[in-house]
Amino acid sequence: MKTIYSPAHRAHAPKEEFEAGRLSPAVEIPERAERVRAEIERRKIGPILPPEEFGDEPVLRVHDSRFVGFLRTAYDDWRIRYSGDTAEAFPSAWPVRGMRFNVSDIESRLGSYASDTATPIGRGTIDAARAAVDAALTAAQQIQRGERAVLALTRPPGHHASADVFGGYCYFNNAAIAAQWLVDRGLRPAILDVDYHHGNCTQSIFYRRSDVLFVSVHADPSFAYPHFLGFADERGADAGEGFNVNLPLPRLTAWDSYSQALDTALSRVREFSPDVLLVSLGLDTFEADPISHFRLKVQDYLRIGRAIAGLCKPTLFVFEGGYNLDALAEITVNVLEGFEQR
Ligand code: 6XA
Ligand code: ZN
Repeated sequence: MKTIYSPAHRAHAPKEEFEAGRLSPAVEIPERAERVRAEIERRKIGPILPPEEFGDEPVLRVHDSRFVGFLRTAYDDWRIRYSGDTAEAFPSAWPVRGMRFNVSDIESRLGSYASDTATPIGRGTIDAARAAVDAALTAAQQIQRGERAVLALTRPPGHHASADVFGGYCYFNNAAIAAQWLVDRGLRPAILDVDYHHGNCTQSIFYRRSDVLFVSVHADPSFAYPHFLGFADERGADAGEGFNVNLPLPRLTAWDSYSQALDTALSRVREFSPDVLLVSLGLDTFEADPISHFRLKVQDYLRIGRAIAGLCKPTLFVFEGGYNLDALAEITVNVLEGFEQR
C-alpha cells in the first residue's frame, strides 16, 4: 500500500491548547505522523511518496473562500494586532445566539470561524494544513488511477473542519475535499469515520446530499467531544435523508460491542455500493489514548483493517486523531496490515 506523506506537516507544531479550564500541552503534534511514517518503513508497508500540488480549486469546492482567506492571513493578522507577539492565535469570544457573524478584525474572525480553544493558529499552520489537503488529493488521484488502497498521512487532521469552521485540531477537511474531488470525477464515494470523536464537520458538509454517504462509529456526544452533533437521530436532510448514519457508543466500549457497530456501519456502506471508500482513520479509540475513553486493544486494529477490506472497495485511508505516542504507530500500521492480509 502506498503512503502519501509530506514533511511540511512539521511546520504545524502547536504548543498548548486551552482545555478543561487550563492550558495544557498540545497532543496533536508532529511526532504523531513521524512515528507512523517510521513504522510504515520498518514494517515495509509500501512506498512513501510526496503529494502533488493541486492548488486552491479543490479546496474551494468544500470551503468558503472568505474562510480560506482568513486562515491564510490569520497568523500575520494576529501578530500585527499584538505587535509582533509570536504566540499562537486563539479565539477569546464567540458570536453565540442573538449575536452577529462578524469578520471585520482578527478577534471577530477568530471567534466567528473557530469552534473551540484547542486549535491554535501558528506561523506554519496554513502551510501544513494545505500540504495535508494535497496529500489527501494525491491519494484520491492514486485511487482514481486504479490503486486498491492508499494512506494519506495527513496532519493536521480534518473531520472537525467544515465549510467555514475550524476546531478540534482541524483546519481543512482533508477527507471531505478528497471525496468531493472524486465526486467531481464522476465517482460515488462513501466515508466511514472510525475516529473516537464524531466527524461533525464531514457530516455537515454532506448532510443534504445523497451522492456521498457518511457513516460514523464514535463516542456518544452526550459525554464526548464534539458535544453538539453526532447523535443517532441525525439521518441527513432533504435529498440527503438516509445518507447520514451515526452509531454513537458508550464510554469504555471494547471490541465486543465496537465490532457490532462496525459491522452495522459496513453493511450500510455495502448497501450504498460506493465506487470508493474513504476511511477517516482515527486511532484514538485505543484503550490507553490520553484524551479518549474506549477500550480497543492493539490487536483489534488488525481486525478493523480486515473488516474494512471485506468490502472489497478501493480504499483511501485519511489519517485523523490518535494521541498515544507509544502505540499510535503500531496500531495505525495494524489497520493497514489487517487490510492487506485479506
Ligand atoms: C478538543 C478535543 C478535540 C478532539 C480532536 C480529535 N477538546 N478529533 O481527536 O478526532
Ligand atoms: Zn478524535
